[in-house]
Amino acid sequence: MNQPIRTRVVVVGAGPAGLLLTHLLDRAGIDTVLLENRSPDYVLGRIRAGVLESSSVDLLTEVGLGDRIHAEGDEHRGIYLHWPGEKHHLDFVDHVGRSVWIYGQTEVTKDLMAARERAGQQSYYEVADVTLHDVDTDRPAVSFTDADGTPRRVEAEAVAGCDGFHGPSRGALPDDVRRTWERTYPYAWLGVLADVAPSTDELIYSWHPDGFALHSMRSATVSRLYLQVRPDEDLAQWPDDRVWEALATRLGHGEDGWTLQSGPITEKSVLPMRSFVATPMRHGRLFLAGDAAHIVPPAGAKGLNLAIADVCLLARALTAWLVDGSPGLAESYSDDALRRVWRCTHFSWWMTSMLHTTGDPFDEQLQLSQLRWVTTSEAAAAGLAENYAGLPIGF
Ligand code: RFL
Ligand code: PHB
Repeated sequence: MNQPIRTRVVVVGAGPAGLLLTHLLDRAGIDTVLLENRSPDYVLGRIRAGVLESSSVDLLTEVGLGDRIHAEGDEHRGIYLHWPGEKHHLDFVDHVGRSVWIYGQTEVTKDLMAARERAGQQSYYEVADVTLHDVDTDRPAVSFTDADGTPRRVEAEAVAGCDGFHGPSRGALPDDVRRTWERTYPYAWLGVLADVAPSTDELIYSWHPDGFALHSMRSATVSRLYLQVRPDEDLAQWPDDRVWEALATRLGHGEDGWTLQSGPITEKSVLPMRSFVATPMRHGRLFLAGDAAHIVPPAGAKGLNLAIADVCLLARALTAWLVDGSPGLAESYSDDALRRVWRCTHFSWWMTSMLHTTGDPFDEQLQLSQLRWVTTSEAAAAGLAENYAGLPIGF
């Protein structure tokens, strides 16, 4: 084992939560070491979220990471809600004065990795055997094996567990401290990325008796589309023609002259769906953020935005504590973050329940009634808009 590496905060996981946290701490003059078990190319190649709330864009802009979002992203005023024979635009700007931005998580990650590179701080990719030690003492540490096979140890004043749902950080909370809440759903999404211009100016969320469908996008030439499928769905049963046919049916091809353009599919995968919250998000000197602490189903477009909101609160808390000597925000971090986490958990569950068919005719009538309500009642539409466009980070 080499000499221990000393730093102020060791950050486990180089997803959006971990990378953004290191950037915010760097701006506050706090040194960090970043540990990631995958390669930079693997992290950059993952196709995930596509929608940024206005508060996420505001934060990224404020910390010098907004240039490409504003140049290459696409600002959307709202979304379409569609079900057979009906299509309604819900305008968030009219309802709550806030928009959302289409800017893929891969692009956010690229910007954050470039910022990390510029900061010149230590990052270790392709590490193994990451283990957290002594998080309930004032000398926490993380041991790991680096990409060359050398065992190493980082000693710090705090550990940030930003290592996603499958990382080791959450497990470092003692069993008698950690509490979890979970819901799994009896469906999944089949997601495709296609080289075709989007057939819509803003996202279409579509209810259909065959199952939910979503038309999203990544750019003027790349579309991202999803179909509700069974959790154990076999991708081999979904050749491209079948995917496009199902999308056309569910999204309303031919209704009021609207057509869905198809094109070459470049990626296809099945995404399982769950709601999950682990508390507390802080134990001793370990702080959890993003998917390490919570997972939402994607229909509310919240996963990435929640990760950003968590680390914004966490960076403020760690800065107040490590720079100004005020531990108050670090002590309240878990409660402060969880208020927003539970709001987004509820909203994501609510959107999911409204849009995914279950095969139960009673559920179907409730869903259609709810869709009519959110598209005709000002109050209901404003509620959806407020949650989708995003609550303020300090909510
Ligand atoms: P991430 O992005 O999972 O990053 C965690 C990082 O930790 C690394 N890691 C480790 N590092 C060191 N040692 C270990 N032992 C480690 N174990 C894991 C991982 O390699 C990874 O780099 O979590 P973070 O930063 O909290 O960010 C959260 C968001 O990524 C996530 O909420 C969203 O992407 C969720 N999500 C989606 N959200 C949306 O809003 N819209 C979407 O369309 C959407 N699609 C998705 C998604 C999540 C997916 N996953 C996780 C299965 C599609 C997928 C496939
Ligand atoms: C996406 O573009 O991947 C996306 C957009 C909205 C969602 C989920 C995923 O609700």
